[in-house]
Amino acid sequence: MNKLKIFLSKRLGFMTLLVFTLWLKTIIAYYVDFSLGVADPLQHMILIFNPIATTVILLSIALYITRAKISYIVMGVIYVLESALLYGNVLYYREFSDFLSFNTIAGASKVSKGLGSSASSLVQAHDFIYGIDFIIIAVLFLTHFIKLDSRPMRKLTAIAATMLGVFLFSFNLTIAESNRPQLLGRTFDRAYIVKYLGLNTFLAYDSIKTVQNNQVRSEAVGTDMDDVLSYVENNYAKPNPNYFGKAKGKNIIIIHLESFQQFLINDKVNGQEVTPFLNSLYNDKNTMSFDNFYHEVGQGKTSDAENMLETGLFGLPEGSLFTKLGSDNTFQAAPAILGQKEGYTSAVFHGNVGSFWNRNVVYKNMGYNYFFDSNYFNKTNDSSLEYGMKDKLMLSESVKYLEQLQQPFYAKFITVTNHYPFQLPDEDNDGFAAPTTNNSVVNNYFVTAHYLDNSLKEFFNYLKDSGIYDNSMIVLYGDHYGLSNSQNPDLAPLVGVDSNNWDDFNNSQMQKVPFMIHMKGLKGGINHTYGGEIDVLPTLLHLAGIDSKQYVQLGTDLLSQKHNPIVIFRNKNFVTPHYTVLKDSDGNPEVYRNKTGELVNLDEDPVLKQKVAKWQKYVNEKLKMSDTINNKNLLRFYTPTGFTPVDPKNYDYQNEIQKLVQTRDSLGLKSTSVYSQNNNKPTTGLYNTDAPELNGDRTFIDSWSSILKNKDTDETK
Ligand code: GP9
Ligand code: MN
Repeated sequence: MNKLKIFLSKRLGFMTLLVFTLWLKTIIAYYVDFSLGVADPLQHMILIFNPIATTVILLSIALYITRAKISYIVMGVIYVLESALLYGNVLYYREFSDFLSFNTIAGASKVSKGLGSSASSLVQAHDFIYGIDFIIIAVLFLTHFIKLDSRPMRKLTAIAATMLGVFLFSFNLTIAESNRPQLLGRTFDRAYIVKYLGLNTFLAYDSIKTVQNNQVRSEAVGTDMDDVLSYVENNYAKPNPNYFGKAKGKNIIIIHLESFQQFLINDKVNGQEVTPFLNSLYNDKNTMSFDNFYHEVGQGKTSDAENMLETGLFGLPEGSLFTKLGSDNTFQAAPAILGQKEGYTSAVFHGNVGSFWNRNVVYKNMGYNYFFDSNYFNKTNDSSLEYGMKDKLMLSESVKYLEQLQQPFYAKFITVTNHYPFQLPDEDNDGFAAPTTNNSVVNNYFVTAHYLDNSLKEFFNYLKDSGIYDNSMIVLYGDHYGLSNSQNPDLAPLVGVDSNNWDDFNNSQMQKVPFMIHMKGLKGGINHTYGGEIDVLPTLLHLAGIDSKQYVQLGTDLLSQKHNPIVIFRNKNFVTPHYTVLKDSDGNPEVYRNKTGELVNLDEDPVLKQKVAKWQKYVNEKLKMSDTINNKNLLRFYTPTGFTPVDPKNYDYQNEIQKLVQTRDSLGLKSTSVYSQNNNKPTTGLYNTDAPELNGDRTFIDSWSSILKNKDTDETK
């Protein structure tokens, strides 16, 4: 005891005590108040370790101060601020399932709006833990158990303490990056950064990013928009009169096929079709199917695909636009345009946590009315894989919300089971026999794709049986590759290529993803037009009867006579209807003939060489235009006529069920939801799924009471 007393009465000893109590409180918050999705023992270790480094670094600042009293005061202030940050995050998390960012803290009004009225209801019984340390420390001082150490500190000791913190931090970072590569580069999710590196690092990282963004933005002026507008005017392709307005007033259902590549369509393994349902849809006379459609994502993967489809602008050259700029940027996105022009209600269904890819924030800026994230689905032990709910469960549990949406609706379903590492429990496989290459990732990819296909068949059956189908345009697209270039040589024999001959051209062919527009009465067929994700928004708006002319979108309507068929990859490579142009490691163009896959010698074809240079200039210019618009947040300077800028404050995804019911009740007989049109009776009974997790129990499909109950208990616990 005496030893402890002596230790704590040294300045370093006191600092150790503070590091310890802050660590303890943080760990309690991690395990009791936050849900960080810690999966394996290593992640637990990283989590337990991560609060230490930054607290050591911060508290060591006080050690540089020679005067004892001031040094103790500074240490105390840092401790109070750290404790406040922790508890602030605990409260904020309870309300928003998210962490305090630089902007939330800086915009004090927002925070108080967020926490203000409800702050007291957010306090829970065990919260005394977050404050009891102050009483204990005060008592220790008052009883003279701890005394002030008035001896001056050696600078070297202070430096050593800081260095220790820096060393611990580098260690933490190395292990974190090895468990989750590109953690900071791609910034998938705020929760990931907290899980791996702690709250302090998250806040520091977020602050640096915000200040950098703000700097670029502050340099921008309204006249920067002039160039953009004239570019967009030249880029515009007017709608094809045969298709314009063909889907006017119809529901638009977007189905995001996770990691789904075009080569799976019509493919067979051991004589068995991999995706029989999607094949039937692909070949349906009411489906317009594109077979030269490419994904165009960068590091933001799913979020880049979403960004292109919603905004008609590219993602960023590095990282994800959703996480880097999505919190503050001004968007003129599909949900707002459709909502304002044609009265659409918009919703996203996705069985992962809402903060992944910063969706819970970005969707508000895009004007999405509803976001049903994993909170709105029933979670049981076997309902989720790494990236969220299994597709059969997510889709079947969505319809109890879907049927309540006012029509027409613009509803996006983001599937996730066909995601790397493509591991599907055996019980979810209906006996599909995977290929037997030496690469299990390649083999498993076919199994999860097959599962996704089955899930969609169930969903479509419901759409047909409920009548929603008759009144909807259904759009399906693959967001990006599932098998990366490094896996492709093992895939080669399955797509009829010798692994030894597999080259960059073959890799580029693998970037083709499905794009299908299905609607009863639509003149379909296989359309060979070259295009990509950037072209989807103008195509859909024109089908919905909205001219894209005044919006700042960089793609062109795939159905327009004036469509520009140069497909732009985010790394400046590109594909034209005849050539694929990829850069070699020195940045020189390698040009392949699409028909044969052979390499063209440009020196023997000066005319083509010139054309390639011209195309490249166009590609670079377009990407640069997109980056300028996004980085400088230029859309804040331009409001299309008749468009009202989206105010994210009007959106909130906390009480979706109450919102649905309130809207229905207040509209009364005017309610256009499927439920209301069905004489206020649910249609969920029409949903049939063989998902083994449900064990034949329909409760989760038919009733939302369990979700309401969870929410209630959350609020009162
Ligand atoms: C997670 C999911 C996956 O919510 O959308 O994103 P990805 O890893 O494909 O970018
Ligand atoms: Mn994806």
